[in-house]
Amino acid sequence: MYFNNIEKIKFEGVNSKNPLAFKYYDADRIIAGKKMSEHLKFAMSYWHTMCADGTDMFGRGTINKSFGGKTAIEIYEHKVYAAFELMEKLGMQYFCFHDRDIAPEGATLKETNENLERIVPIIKSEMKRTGIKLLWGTANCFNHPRYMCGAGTAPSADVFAYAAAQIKKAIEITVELGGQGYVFWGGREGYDTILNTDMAKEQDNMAYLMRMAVDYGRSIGFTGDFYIEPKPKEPTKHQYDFDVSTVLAFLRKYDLDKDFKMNIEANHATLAGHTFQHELRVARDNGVFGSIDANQGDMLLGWDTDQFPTDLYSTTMCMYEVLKQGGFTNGGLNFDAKARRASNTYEDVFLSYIAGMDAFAYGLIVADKIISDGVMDKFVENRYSSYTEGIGKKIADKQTSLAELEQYTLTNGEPTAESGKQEYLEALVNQYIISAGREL
Ligand code: XUL
Ligand code: CO
Repeated sequence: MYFNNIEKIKFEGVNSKNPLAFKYYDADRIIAGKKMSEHLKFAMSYWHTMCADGTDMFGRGTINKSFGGKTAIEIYEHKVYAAFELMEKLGMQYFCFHDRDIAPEGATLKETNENLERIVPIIKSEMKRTGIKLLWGTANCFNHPRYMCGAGTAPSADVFAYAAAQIKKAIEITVELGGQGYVFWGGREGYDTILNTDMAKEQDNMAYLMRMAVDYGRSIGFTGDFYIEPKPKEPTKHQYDFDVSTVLAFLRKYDLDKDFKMNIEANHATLAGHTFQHELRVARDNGVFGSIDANQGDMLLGWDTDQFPTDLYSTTMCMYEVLKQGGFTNGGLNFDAKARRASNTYEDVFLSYIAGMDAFAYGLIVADKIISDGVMDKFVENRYSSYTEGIGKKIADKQTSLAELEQYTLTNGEPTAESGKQEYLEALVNQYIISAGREL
């Protein structure tokens, strides 16, 4: 036991004063025909929860995450047991990892892979014992100095080859652990100055690496989804996977759009100048909605703060998109989030997850209400109703011409400018958010 002073977190309801209890997340409660736990598919991020120790640009770690281990490999063994204890206590069904989160990097690729081979069976047996599943795996192709100029987009073919070898192994362990997804996030895939960059070559190479990864994954029996996780910047000044639209153009150019879906992260959306909901909607409208990295940024800071999501407005609109999508298939809600540097106890880690899980549970309740009442949907439907008859229907059916539209306008005169009623709709969302609390 690593978290002796913490019991299994229970649902105690909205009036509970117990900080270590869920107020809204009631795993078995049925919403829109499914259990909350099935809608929400919460996942623990191994890197933040088991590895990140609070180190930042200006200071060392504030929390020790060696879990009593002494040697490097021992530390990673302890991390596994601690991770599963934490997930069991929080009632989380899934986790996500980078290869380098679960085992230490050795002096050579062979040694690194041997380290992985020591840890993967331990994870596998803990998964069997608890029933907890792997949502997705990925390769950390951004931390090591060899990747300072990129991995799949490196100017050096040897670096590209190293990344390919690393990704091959990461896909193998994802398959070995029954992972439902495999993520590409291109932290170093981009450039800091175009003066030294052949962007076309870098993107061609990246696409080829992704094609090889898909083909290899399928050849060894991977049936889950491949995802790409957009982010506009940080650590690279200009990342190629800027936002969902940019990634879509890339995937379509290289004929990869049938092979990849999006893993959308809230804080990455806001860094790209979009709302979280905007990115989810672009993915949904284009048939590439996959999975979610649930977190939030700080609007006053210009970087990826990876905070636990507590903004009910954002979780509501996220769950609105998820419900409209018909729910997750292979995807889920991975908390790509960490407790603040000054929240330096394990209890804080539990409190952070409780905060995030409750915020999403509340968002789910509100989103379901918005959808089942139909007021918002009806408003939008009405707003576009002119496309259901007459000249509008002809436009919708693509059965008209510029000449006919000119004639129509000459006869019809000036269109009426209809109000978009933004303030009314914002107040309506507030009303749903507030009244959902009253009904609990
Ligand atoms: C970084 C980030 C990554 C990806 C996986 O901003 O979000 O942790 O989720 O590599
Ligand atoms: Co992420």
